[in-house]
Amino acid sequence: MIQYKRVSMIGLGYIGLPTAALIASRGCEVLGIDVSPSIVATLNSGRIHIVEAELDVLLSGAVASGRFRASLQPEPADVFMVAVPTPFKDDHQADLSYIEASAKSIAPVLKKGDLVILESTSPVGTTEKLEQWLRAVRPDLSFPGNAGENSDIRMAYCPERVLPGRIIHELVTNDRIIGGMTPKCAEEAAAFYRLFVEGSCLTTSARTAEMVKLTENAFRDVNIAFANELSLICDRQGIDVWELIDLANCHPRVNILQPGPGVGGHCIAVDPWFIVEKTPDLAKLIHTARLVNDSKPRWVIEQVKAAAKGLRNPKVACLGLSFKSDIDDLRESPALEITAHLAHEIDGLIYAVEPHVESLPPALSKYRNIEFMQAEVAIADADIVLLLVNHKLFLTLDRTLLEGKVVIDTRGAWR
Ligand code: SAJ
Repeated sequence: MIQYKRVSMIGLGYIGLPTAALIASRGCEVLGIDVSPSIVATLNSGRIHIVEAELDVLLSGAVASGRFRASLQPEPADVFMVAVPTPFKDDHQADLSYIEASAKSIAPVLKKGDLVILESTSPVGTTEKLEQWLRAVRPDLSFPGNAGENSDIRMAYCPERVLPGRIIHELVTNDRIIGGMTPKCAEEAAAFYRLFVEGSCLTTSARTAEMVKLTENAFRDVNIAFANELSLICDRQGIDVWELIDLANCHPRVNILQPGPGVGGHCIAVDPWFIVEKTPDLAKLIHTARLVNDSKPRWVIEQVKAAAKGLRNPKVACLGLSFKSDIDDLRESPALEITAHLAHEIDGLIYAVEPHVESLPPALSKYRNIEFMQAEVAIADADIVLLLVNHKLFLTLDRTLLEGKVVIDTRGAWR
């Protein structure tokens, strides 16, 4: 902890806060910066504003020892890390305004010798943009873009790759890709990460590191799209897609993922667009995969509507609302989208079941024909049972409950 005594984390969300707390636990003096006064107050009192395993103990310890403090205002530090959101806009272009605002806030306190690291998932070239925003405010300092290896400020891009629920563990054990604006920048950033990362710290250029993160999630998106497309092809031809995939996966070099009601979450459904944004004429497969996965919810809705045709006041039990199994995260969830559309398009009752949340989420509460229910009660009263998320709880349900019902299993969980 000699060289990097003071570390500043800009953005205290799902990635920034656990990272900041971990670094503080390794002996650095960490200042967390956030635009929300209530987040700053909560953290300074030793409590946390997000749910994540082990984080509460880590943060309260860091606050008690005086190694972590939160503030609305940046202060001088040796390392500045930026972990703010990069959502996309309606036209699927990345919204970099949070990174730009972070740059403007830290620029006044930068000094010669500082290291600036971007962690937010971003289109290729964003670290260079961050540099330009900093340079515009601080023409008195030199940067890698205008001074190369002799720059006053070192800059690098290092994407996070952790899974919610295991963030603290994966922050320590996962390998990290560290992209420097110059080789020396990469080496300095890697030396910093090695203070708290036990996995390998692999160095490359900033542009490559930006693209690595997008590639990982686009790889998964394209492969899920392949499975989703197969599910449509098999349905038309009377073939069970899950049996098909099991059999094809017996081949030693085939590993097909699972079809589902669509792709959700804040990463896989978003990041491939950042590749399409920069190279629309080339990213044809990646773009098509996005469209295939985004069109799957509509296909499921049409299946339910076809099953409901001819039934008077049909009752549809929608099992699961989260974007994947055994979590409470509803962001970009295809299950939520399908349930909302069914309420709008079906003249009947929709029973929404989600064991990981306490009540009907706001996105559904405006529909008067949706009721929030327990799984067994919903199934018992439904004409159509639609399985949207393969939560463990649904896999162990008494299957005799399904007798006499129309069952639409989007996950192949009840085969
Ligand atoms: N899904 C399928 N079929 C499958 C696998 C997933 O339909 O065979 C669906 C899920 O139901 C869900 C969506 O895809 O709706 C995404 O789920 P996921 O488990 O694939 O990914 P995330 O979004 O929870 O986390 C990913 C991870 N990236 C990769 O696995 C390449 C994680 O390591 C990243 O940190 C995270 O994105 C991120 O933040 O980028």
